[in-house]
Amino acid sequence: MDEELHEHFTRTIERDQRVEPRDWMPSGYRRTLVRQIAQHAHSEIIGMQPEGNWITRAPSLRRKAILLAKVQDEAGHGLYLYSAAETLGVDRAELTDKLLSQKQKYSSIFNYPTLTFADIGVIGWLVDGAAIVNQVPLCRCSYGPYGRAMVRICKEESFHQRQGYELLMTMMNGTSRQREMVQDATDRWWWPSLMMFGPPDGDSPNTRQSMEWGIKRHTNDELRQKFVDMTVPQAEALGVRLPDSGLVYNPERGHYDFSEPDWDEFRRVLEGNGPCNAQRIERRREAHRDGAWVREAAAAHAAKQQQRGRE
Ligand code: FAQ
Repeated sequence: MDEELHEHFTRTIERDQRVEPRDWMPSGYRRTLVRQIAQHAHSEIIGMQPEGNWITRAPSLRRKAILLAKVQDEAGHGLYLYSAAETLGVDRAELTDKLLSQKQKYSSIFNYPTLTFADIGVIGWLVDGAAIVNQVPLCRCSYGPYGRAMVRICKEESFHQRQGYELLMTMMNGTSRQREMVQDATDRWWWPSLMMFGPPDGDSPNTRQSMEWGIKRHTNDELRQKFVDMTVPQAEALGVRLPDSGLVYNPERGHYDFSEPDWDEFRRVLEGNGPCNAQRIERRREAHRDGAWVREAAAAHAAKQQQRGRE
């Protein structure tokens, strides 16, 4: 029986078909998906903080409305992703506990501060840009609920990326001080954005198996290269300099060469020692504590409804 189930799973993956929640799946496949989807969901939720920092200080009503809508979208993405994880038999409360006790990770990128309003534009341009390059292939993930959640998320991320670019275009057509702000934000976010794709392939313990299972469709380095190739012309159109003297087009490869990010910094951030790790997790704990009464009220309401249904 076990062998038959295993064979069915293998055939599903070989034929590039979707694995659905009720299908049998190897425990490692389930574990990998829970790890990746939970990390992704946590990233969306923690990712609301750097931008949320500017909602009350946005320079106009229009910019404030845009930013509010973007941050709300991120909350929505987190919720779709927690729901996708729940189809694998884990509970959202359990995943939240793991985030708060730092047993599960969230993306390194959200441990950097947003120092000026130009950071809001650069997050849209570079961080959402990198998220799109990483996430479009996840729409074809072999696990159905994750792939389907990604389709909607990618559409919204693409809108986020354009709003960031539009904000930067406006600032680049503004005063010299505004242009300096954009350049400074680009200098600070470029390397952390490259790190979003994960460690170099040689140091990525999960990539090979995740690709065999059709969870990941490309390696970390392939996606990083794609992001660089896509972003260089955008930087030229904006008129900003990317902070890498090794960034040159290589006609033989048909790609841009670029320098290695500082992988020691990446490791430090993953170990909890980035510029904002402590602040981000403390803020998330606080928000969870503040929301306790809402969870209790919702549970009491659901219990009452159930009781009424029985009467
Ligand atoms: N940060 O073997 P690999 C967003 C960990 S976008 C922290 O290569 P894998 C949208 C990795 O978990 C950001 N940890 O791992 C937004 C593993 O540790 P573990 C979220 C990282 O899974 C925009 C270890 O290193 N996007 O939120 C990072 O095959 C703007 C070894 O690495 C996703 O999560 C990192 N950067 O590949 C929101 C996308 N990189 O778990 C607000 C889905 C690696 O074994 C504003 N995830 N690690 O202890 C993925 O595509 C993959 O999980 C990778 C990592 C590519 C991130």
